[in-house]
Amino acid sequence: MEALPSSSSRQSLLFFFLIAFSLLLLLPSSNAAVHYHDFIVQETPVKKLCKTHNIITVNGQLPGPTLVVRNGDTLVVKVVNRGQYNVTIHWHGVRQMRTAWADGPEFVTQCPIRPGGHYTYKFTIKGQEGTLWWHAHSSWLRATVYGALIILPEKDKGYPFAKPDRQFPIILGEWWNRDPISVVRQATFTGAAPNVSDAFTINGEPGDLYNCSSPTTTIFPIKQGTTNLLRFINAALNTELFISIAGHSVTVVGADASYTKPFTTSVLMLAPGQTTDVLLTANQPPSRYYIAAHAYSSAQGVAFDNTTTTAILQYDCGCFPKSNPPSFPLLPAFNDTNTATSFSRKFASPSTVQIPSPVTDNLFFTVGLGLLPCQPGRTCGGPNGTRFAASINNVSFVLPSAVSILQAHELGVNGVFNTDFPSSPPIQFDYTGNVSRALWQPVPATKVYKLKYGAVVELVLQGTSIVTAENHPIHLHGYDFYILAEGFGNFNRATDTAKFNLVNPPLRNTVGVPVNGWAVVRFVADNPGVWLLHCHLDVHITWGLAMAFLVENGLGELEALEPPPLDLPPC
Ligand SMILES: *[C@@H]1O[C@H](CO)[C@@H](O)[C@H](O)[C@H]1NC(C)=O
Ligand SMILES: *[C@@H]1O[C@H](CO)[C@@H](O)[C@H](O)[C@H]1NC(C)=O
Ligand SMILES: *[C@@H]1O[C@H](CO)[C@@H](O)[C@H](O)[C@H]1NC(C)=O
Ligand SMILES: *[C@@H]1O[C@H](CO)[C@@H](O)[C@H](O)[C@H]1NC(C)=O
Ligand SMILES: *[C@@H]1O[C@H](CO)[C@@H](O)[C@H](O)[C@H]1NC(C)=O
Ligand SMILES: *[C@@H]1O[C@H](CO)[C@@H](O)[C@H](O)[C@H]1NC(C)=O
Ligand SMILES: *[C@@H]1O[C@H](CO)[C@@H](O)[C@H](O)[C@H]1NC(C)=O
Ligand SMILES: *[C@@H]1O[C@H](CO)[C@@H](O)[C@H](O)[C@H]1NC(C)=O
Ligand SMILES: [Cu+2]
Repeated sequence: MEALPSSSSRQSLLFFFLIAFSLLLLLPSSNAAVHYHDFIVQETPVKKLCKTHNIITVNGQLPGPTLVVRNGDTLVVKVVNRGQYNVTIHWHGVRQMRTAWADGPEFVTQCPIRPGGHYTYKFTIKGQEGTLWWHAHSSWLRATVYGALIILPEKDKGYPFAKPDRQFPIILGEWWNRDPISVVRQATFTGAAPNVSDAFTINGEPGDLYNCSSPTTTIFPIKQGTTNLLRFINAALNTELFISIAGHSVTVVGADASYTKPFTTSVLMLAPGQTTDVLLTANQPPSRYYIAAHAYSSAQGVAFDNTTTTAILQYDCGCFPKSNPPSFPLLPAFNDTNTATSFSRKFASPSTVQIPSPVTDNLFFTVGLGLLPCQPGRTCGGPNGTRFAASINNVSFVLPSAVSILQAHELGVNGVFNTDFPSSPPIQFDYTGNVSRALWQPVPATKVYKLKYGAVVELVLQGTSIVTAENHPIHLHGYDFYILAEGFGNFNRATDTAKFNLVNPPLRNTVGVPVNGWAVVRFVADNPGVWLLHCHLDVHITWGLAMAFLVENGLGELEALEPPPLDLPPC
């Protein structure tokens, strides 16, 4: 168990030497490796919660294959679609410097890979270490199409902490007793909120608290006295999760593939899209301990899946009966915003950072829900016969359907998108107060915000209380950003700038904008392409909580987007 689980362990020694030898020939003077993988997207019968149904998987696995690379390595992943739905794969958190064509969101950087089609994603990991992941970025397929992407330090370089004895990816998922595509299709048709899930999972397994699940509960074997690196990934579709481990506290050392200033905690909160690396020392009496997770549900009066998923941390001394019932950890209440907030405020970079400045683009985006009238002649299932919507700065994002935004930009196709996404809300109001009904209806459109190469962007993300206030995990493609501050109520430039951490703010790709609150992030637009910014609750992206930045090329080849790959899927 020293190494991470990987399909390569099944390959014969001869094959291994063959690969190693050919890599040596290919890369005589470099430490970096090229990893080739085949992802076969396919329908797979899976039994969970006493029922069997077909889901879409990669290579028949749930979660999909764990990819292990080193900082500096290149990944070449051929995706073959043998399923019945369009699919794309997004490499969540990978910066994709100059390779926006490999980012994956459908109709943003590429057209989907249709059933029977294929596309090879090729990109290099540069300057990122820790835990990322990959997932489908088409409809709700990512409910079952996801896996870990582990980035080890470069060869001959170590971690900024003692080398862990063992390490495990711990991927939290969300499960429906249905094809998730039918769940979202029904919601889109009626305009109502989609059905909540039936279970959460850890590495694909719901665990002991669900019917028919005990025999397959995920077990993590640890040895007394050792240090273990647990790489948590929240791959759940719509739910932020509290996680706790019985009897053990952990030391957080990384998040979203950046190291963090270490801190100790007994509870974690991960929003969908976020990863957190923690060290756990096996210093308790040898026994079995539950790892448990359940929802952090910040919205009031909104239905959510209130079940609890578990896995077992098991000391492998063989010195206690395997039938010992594991002890259970304390999980915060579902609505414990104080715990969620104090956890996210503990994150910082390990040392002083050079904060990008001066700011060239001061942006203020409202993020929240809304309602649209029902289509004429239809009945809708949203509040009072409406249908749910969501928006940024009152624009409810609509994906193009004939060509991706990036291809339209590259080829100069007109009429696909506009470049007039507003830099601030079209109407100023008390965002977190009792918002007038006249403001609840956003405008559906496909708009991007243009950034010059090298622009220094400061972005205030302001939650609204329209329909319901909620913590929105906002994810930016193609970039990491510094989270300068977060707070509750309306952002007030006059008083809140004093709260900015301009010394060692954390670097992440997903920020949980507090319920009825705000967060401020900063980044340099040094990666040309079209980059989606969206809520990572898929129910909200379905309703339009997204926008895209169009970052222009800079000067010369090294500041320009690479040419499109020849096998880019046709529309
Ligand atoms: C959603 O839930 C309702 C009520 O339980 C059920 O009738 C319906 O079939 C469900 N729809 C889907 C797509 O799961
Ligand atoms: C387990 O099955 C029983 C009997 O069918 C049912 O009453 C109960 O609700 C189920 N529990 C869960 C957690 O699904
Ligand atoms: C979960 O919600 C159901 C109602 O939807 C309720 O009956 C049940 O008690 C709740 N369980 C927990 C653990 O809160
Ligand atoms: C959380 O929910 C409990 C009931 O489960 C309620 O008593 C309490 O007021 C809620 N707290 C907040 C902060 O909403
Ligand atoms: C629905 O209509 C009722 C009565 O007009 C109103 O009190 C309620 O606030 C409305 N709810 C929503 C979500 O629009
Ligand atoms: C919100 O404002 C509306 C009028 O705009 C008023 O009818 C309603 O009572 C207010 N609600 C609260 C909770 O203040
Ligand atoms: C959004 O735009 C619509 C249409 O112009 C308008 O009715 C609504 O008040 C706007 N809402 C906000 C929050 O700007
Ligand atoms: C699949 O993708 C094609 C474009 O490549 C599009 O025309 C079609 O509508 C998509 N199908 C679905 C069900 O979204
Ligand atoms: Cu959201």
